[in-house]
Amino acid sequence: MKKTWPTHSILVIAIVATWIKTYTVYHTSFDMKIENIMQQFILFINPLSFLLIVYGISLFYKSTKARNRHIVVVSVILSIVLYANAVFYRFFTDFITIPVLFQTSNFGDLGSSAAASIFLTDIFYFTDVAIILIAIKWLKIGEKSKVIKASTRRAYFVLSAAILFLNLGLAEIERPQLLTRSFDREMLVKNLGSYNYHLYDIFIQSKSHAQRALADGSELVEVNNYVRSNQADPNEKTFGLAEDRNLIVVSMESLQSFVLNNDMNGHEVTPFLNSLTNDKDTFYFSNFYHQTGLGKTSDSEFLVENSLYGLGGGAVFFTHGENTFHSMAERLNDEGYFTNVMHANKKSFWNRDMMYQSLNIQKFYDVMSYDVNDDNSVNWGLKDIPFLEQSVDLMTDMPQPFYSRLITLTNHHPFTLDEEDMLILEYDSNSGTLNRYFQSVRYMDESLKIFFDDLKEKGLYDNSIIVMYGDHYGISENHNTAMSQYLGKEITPYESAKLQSVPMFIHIPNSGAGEEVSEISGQIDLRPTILHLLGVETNKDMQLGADIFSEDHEEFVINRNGGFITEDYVYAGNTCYENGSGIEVDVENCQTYIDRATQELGYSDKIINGDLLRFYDLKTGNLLIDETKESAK
Ligand code: GP9
Ligand code: MN
Repeated sequence: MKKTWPTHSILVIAIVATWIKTYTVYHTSFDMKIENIMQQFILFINPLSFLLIVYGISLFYKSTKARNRHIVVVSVILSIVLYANAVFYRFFTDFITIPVLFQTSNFGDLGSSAAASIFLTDIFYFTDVAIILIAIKWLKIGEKSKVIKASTRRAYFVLSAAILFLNLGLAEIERPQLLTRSFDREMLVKNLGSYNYHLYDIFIQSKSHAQRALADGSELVEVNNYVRSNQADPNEKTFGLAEDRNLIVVSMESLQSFVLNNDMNGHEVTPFLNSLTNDKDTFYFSNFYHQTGLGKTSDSEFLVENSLYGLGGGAVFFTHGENTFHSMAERLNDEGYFTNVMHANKKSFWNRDMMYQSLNIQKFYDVMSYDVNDDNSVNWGLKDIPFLEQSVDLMTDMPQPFYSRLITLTNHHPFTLDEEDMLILEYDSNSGTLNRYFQSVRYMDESLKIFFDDLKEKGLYDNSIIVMYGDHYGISENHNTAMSQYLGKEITPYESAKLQSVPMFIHIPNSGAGEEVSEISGQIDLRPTILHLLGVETNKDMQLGADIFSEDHEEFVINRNGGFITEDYVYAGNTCYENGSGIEVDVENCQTYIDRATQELGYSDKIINGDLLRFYDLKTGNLLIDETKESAK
C-alpha cells in the first residue's frame, strides 16, 4: 500500500517552504546589517507567526480542496509582495511603503532602470509556490475530508500568537520603542519580518490620514515656538546681495561631493565645477548635505521650496500633494517674479503637476515644452546638454525677474550614455553602476559649462544668480565594495553618512563675493539662504532651516533617517562617531542632538500630516486658531 501523509501535510509544507524562502530572500536580496546572534535569531523567526496565521486560516475551510486553494492563493500573494520588495530594494535600497504603491504613474517611467533590475532568475522568488503545487498534486493525504476540530484550531492559533509575542518581545529587547518610534524600515523588517512590517505600515499610514482630519490650528503653537526660537537673522553682508536678479536654481541629478576635486584613474571628473570651487563670484559649500528620503528628487524639491523635511515613509509629493504650503515660489510670486520649473520629463512623475499647484509655481515646463527625439535622448530622456540649451532659449522669452528651477536628468541610475558623450573612460570596479557614474558625472559637468556659456551668450548671465546643488546620492550602499576600492577605505556607517555630502554652489556673476563656505549645512537651509540673498525677509516663514550666512546658523544637519552631522559628531546606524576621526564614541555624546533631531523631524511631520499650514497666515504670521473649524472643512 502506498504511504499516506498526515492530514495537515500541505499546511506544514507551505509554512516551512515560504518561511525558508523568505529567510533566504532576506539574505540574498536585502542588505541588512546583522550585528549579533540575537538579531540573526529574530530575523530567522520573524516570518513564522505571520505565516502560521495567514496559512492557518485555511483550517476554517471544511474541504481539503478549499483549504489547498487558500494555501496556494496566499503563497502567490506573499511571493508577489516579497518579490516586489526585492525589486524595489534594487532601486531605492529600501522597502515598499503604502504611499509608494499609489505612485503608479511613476511605474511606467522607470523604463531602463526597471529593465536593468529584473532578471530571469527572479523566478526563484516563487519557489515555495512551486513546492506547494507539487505537494498538492503528488502527495497522498490520509483522512482527506476531515473537518478540523475547534479545539485543534484554538491550540494552533494560541501557538501562533505565542510565537508572535515571543518575536515582539525579543524585538523590544533588541530595539526598545521600535513600534512607537518606527526608526527606519530596515529595522522594522529585521525585527518584525517583511510581512508584519506591511501590516504595521498600513496601520501607520491610516493613522496619518486620520491625523489630518483631527488636526487643528492649536497644534501649530508648539511648532511656531520652536521655529521662532531657532530663527536666524540675515547676515548684513549677504542680505540683498543678489537683489532683483533672476534666480536660476539647478538640481544636479545624483551628484555627490566625492567626485569633486578628485580624479578617476587620472581623469578629472568635474573640471568645470572644480573651477567654480575657487571662483571669485562663487560661494562653494564644501560641507553641504542632502536630506532626502524615499522621495529622492522630489524630497529635495520639497526641502528647497518649503524648508521642511520630506516624510519618513513615501514621497510627500504624493502623500500630501494637496496640502497648503507657503513655498519659496509663493514668496517670489509676491515679489513679482515669474516662477517656474523646467524638467524634461512627464508632468505626472513624482506627482509634480499636482504638487506644483500646491506650491504656487506659475508654470511647469515639462517634456512637452522641449524638442525631444531619438538623437538627443539617452537613459531617462532628453540629454542634459540639449535640455539646458533649450531651457535657456525658453528663459529668453520669460518676463523678468524670473525664478526658474531646472532639474537635470542624464546623471541618473543606470548612468548610461551615448558613446559620443563619454568624455572619459569607465572606472574599473566590480560595480558597473559606479564605473559608469564617473563618465556620466563628467557629462553633467560639461553640460553645466555649456549652460553658463549659453546664459552669457543670451544676455541672461549678468543679471542672474545661479544656485546649484546635488539632489541626493547616486551611489547607494549596495556598491560599498566598489566605493571602498575607489576611496581606498572601508565604508563604515560613518563614511556612508559623510558620503551623503552633495555639492552646492551659489554663483553671483560679477559680485566678487565668492569663497569656500565650510559651514555644515543642508538642503533645508537653501530657502532662507536664497531668499535673504534676494533681499526677501523670512522672519515670518514657517521654516526649519536657516540662512547659512547667518551668524546664528547652527552646524547641525539632520538626515531624514534620524541620523545627523555636527561639527563634533556624526550619528549614523544608531552609533555615535567623532566627526573627523570616525572613531566610535559613547552614545551619550550624541544624545542631546538625537533628541533635537527627533523633535525637529517630528515637527516637520506634524505640519505635513496635519496639513497645519492651512492654519497659518504667512503675511501676518498669525496662527488661525479661531478659524480652525471653518478652514478644516
Ligand atoms: C524624475 C527625476 C528623477 O523626473 O527627477 O527622479 P529620482 O529618481 O532621482 O527621484
Ligand atoms: Mn534625482
